[in-house]
Amino acid sequence: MPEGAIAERDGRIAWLGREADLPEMFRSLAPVDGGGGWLTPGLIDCHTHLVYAGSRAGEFEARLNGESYESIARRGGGIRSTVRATRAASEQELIDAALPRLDALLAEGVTTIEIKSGYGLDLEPERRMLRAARRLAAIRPVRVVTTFLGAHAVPPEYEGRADDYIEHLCVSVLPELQAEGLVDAVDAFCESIAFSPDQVEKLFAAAGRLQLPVKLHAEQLSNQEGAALVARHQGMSADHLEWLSATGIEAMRKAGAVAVLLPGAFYVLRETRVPPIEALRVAGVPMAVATDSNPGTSPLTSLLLAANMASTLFRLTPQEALAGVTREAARALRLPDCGRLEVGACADLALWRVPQPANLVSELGARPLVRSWYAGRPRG
Ligand code: DI6
Ligand code: FE
Repeated sequence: MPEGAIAERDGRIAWLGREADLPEMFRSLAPVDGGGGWLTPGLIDCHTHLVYAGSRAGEFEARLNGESYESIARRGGGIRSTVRATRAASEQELIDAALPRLDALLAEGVTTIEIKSGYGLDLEPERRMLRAARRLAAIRPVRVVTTFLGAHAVPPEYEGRADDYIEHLCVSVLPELQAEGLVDAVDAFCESIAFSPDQVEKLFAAAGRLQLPVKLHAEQLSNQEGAALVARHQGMSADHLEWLSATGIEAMRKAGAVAVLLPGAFYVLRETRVPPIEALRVAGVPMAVATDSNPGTSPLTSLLLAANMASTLFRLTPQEALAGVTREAARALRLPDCGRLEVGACADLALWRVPQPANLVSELGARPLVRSWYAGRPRG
């Protein structure tokens, strides 16, 4: 809205409309001049693996030389190599490693971020990851929600015994971490190189008993009907979805699950099969966009670049891509007070120097953020 004004009180949007209509009670407050920029909700990155140790640049080279992600995973690299580095790191080292990545996202106006565990793969290191993730919200002005991704890969101690590992997660690790208040949701990697739908089903049942909502890495490399599995458990979102089927779309539509698109991983793995965007659009399934920031398949710390890729590679409109990193990302995380400019919503705001909002999506590396606010307070 041109000539718009917005008022904040107690971390929430108290009023918004045309500046000329600003009620007298808000005029006395210290005003900030937007300088003709565009104001949006703070951005929301609803799928990240931001906390981890080590680097996988060597794997990047192996893939350039033609080796596949699956082949690297099968020979003990991939996720497992990050597991080794993460298990060896202290909570403080995990925080120190994650901070530059978090700062890159904050410098682009991100005010809420989801962070998954999943590189610890046992009680103690998974707890350390989740604690590090939660600590980040005390160190920086950002809202962090945490997801338990113990079912990311089978750890070496359980080699060939994936069912036993899932049992261990369900009976011991997840209930313990939930009791410690470290878990907001439960995720899993449903794939031929990871966990089967039956194994995920058991984990989701355990999550349900603990009243934790679920989401899933689904149909990234093959169709396992993971989206329908999420839908059966009234899950928050199904993420990736390159191999999503018509049945999956219908199940997601009925359950109101969000489709989280992760074009960074698609790009890095040089995938060629695009998620069925038009079918999702026609079905009215909400589409969010996230970085999937992780050391292997998406070493990406720019949510605006993810939005650009969602448009360039997946053909989302700029409006859909922007909704995907605000309103729909909030929906994916079930944060109804975030991602919207409305009275009563969180005053998480980003001010941009762009001629129109579409420039946020169309430009690469433009650094258009002027300033941002978290719960009404200016940041940095
Ligand atoms: N899918 C992904 O994109 C990440 N995890 C997953 O299940 C990749 C994680 C990694 O390679 O470290
Ligand atoms: Fe992921």
